[in-house]
Amino acid sequence: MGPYDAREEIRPIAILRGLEPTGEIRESDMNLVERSTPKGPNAYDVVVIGAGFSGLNALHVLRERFKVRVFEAGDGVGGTWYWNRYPGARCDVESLDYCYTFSRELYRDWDWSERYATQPEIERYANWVADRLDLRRDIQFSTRVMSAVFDEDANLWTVTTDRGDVVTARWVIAATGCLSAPNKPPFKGIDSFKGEIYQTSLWPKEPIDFRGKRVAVIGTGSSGIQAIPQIAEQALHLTVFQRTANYSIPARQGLPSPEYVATRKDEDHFNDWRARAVVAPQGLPTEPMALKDLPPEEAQSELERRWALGGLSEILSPFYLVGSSHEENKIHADFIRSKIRETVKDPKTAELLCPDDHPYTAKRPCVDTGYFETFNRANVSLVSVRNNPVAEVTPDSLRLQNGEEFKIDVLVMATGFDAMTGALTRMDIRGRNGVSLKDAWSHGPRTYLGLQTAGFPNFFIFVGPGSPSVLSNMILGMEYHAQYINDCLRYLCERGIETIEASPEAQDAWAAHMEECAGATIYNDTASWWRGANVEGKPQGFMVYLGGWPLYTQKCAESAAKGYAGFILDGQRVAAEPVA
Ligand code: NA7
Repeated sequence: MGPYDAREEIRPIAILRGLEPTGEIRESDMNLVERSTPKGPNAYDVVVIGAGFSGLNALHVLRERFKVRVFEAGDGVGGTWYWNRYPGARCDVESLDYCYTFSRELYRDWDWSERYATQPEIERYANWVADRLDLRRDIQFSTRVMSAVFDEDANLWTVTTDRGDVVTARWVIAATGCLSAPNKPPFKGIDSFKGEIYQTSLWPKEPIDFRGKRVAVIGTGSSGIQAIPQIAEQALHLTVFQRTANYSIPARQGLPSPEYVATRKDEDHFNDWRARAVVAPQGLPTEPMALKDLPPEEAQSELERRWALGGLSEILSPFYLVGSSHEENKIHADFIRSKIRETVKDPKTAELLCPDDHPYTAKRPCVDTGYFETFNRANVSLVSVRNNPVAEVTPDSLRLQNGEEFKIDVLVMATGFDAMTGALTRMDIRGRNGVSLKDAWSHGPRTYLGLQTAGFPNFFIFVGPGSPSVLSNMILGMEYHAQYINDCLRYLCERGIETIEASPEAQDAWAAHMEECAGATIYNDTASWWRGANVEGKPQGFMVYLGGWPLYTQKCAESAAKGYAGFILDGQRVAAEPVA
């Protein structure tokens, strides 16, 4: 492993397409930055909130030109992969697809030990990257940003933290993650519980001993589905409380073969993959197929073949109609239900585990290791809370609406996140006229290109609402945003422009385009966290851009090429029409 060489860095593909908005930065550009930035130890060009994968990437890219400070609530890097250390936590995107690609050196020099990396390995990787790129010196750990307030006279943000820091910044970047604000359903009596209580997304660093204990897990999303088999191995008895049955695919965990790894790391292959990954961000593109057009036996044997290979990319990538055709979707859904019935011995439990209220992939599908098999264990039982919800937590039990009571020692909440917006609206972010982001988004998040929200100048969001975000390869999305924002700031500096903000019209046009894209899918009718449906009182609406990654990057690049069409620069609307 040699020293890190920034010259090997690679720019995101859409920018390589020749849509760069500006030429080479001139010597004088730094002067513009310096002139516009107040001096002093507490004054920065850029404050980045969060040292997860987005924040690390943003810091690395922006630091070359700007004075950057990162605030991170945890005491280490990794973000979502720092906090979600529950037993069984793994990424369900394959390791070689879920790591930084902006540098082939980084890609080449880290060796993943398994097909799907565990949380500890991903956290180690984040630490390795932070050390390799010498990022820690600009990160302040164990510090939570409490507020960011825009001063319209000075065109500066003032950022405050829970440690008493008060700093100013020209630009603020929210690299706060999509799955970082835990959803804690307000169960009546929960504070009276005398046993142990854990939230999967706030798991303690010390291992938890479930031996000899009666454990309840509430929630059967990806986190629950990963944790349940592991907890079941230790617990005296585990009761799983399921509101919605979920589709899950076997991971078929294993070691990537040395030949496969060598191919992926080969320079030509790497470059080729990176170019194609933009088109099919959830895995290497394969020939698109529609099972509905095949004779049923052929469709069945294709699904069997892919089930044996396991993993989301095997099951999903080639079947482009799954998300838009109910007919195609049903073939997949029926197949998965048949696998559940085949695996789970007790027919009543099997039926309860079969998803019957939403199409496959309309909620985030899961990838598991032995999830359905776990329900064949004598120490595991399944309770549906769909029509009989948890009514109360008592000092030693869970009580359902019908009065049924379950005595427990440990309560595990695998109840998900106030996703996409929670981390942002839980901070006090105030833009023009003192308006808070929480109020601006009271009817749901509104952005232009997912990058900015009207009324909040110089405030950027990484992989957030309005971008392909969680429905694309997150790492590629982050890399794209890091480079895009860096180019944008360079553009502003070159021209001495102090503020950039989304125009309200562009934001409306983007919202209409988002709706149109969501309307072309089967996702809009299901109560998913993508729609904000999992959190009581949260406004409903599809928060992820569903036009696909290629279209998204094309639109971002088009806006940039037109001098940031759709944005307002120093109070002047860019002449070109917004891109939407
Ligand atoms: P998810 O996928 O949001 O899952 C949360 C689970 O908790 C889900 O089964 C919910 O049921 C359930 N839940 C939430 N609130 C309640 C209440 N009040 N009562 C009973 N059950 C409840 O979060 P995860 O952490 O598992 O996964 C998040 C993402 O991480 C995942 O999608 C991947 O992208 C990786 P519901 O389905 O809402 O009926």
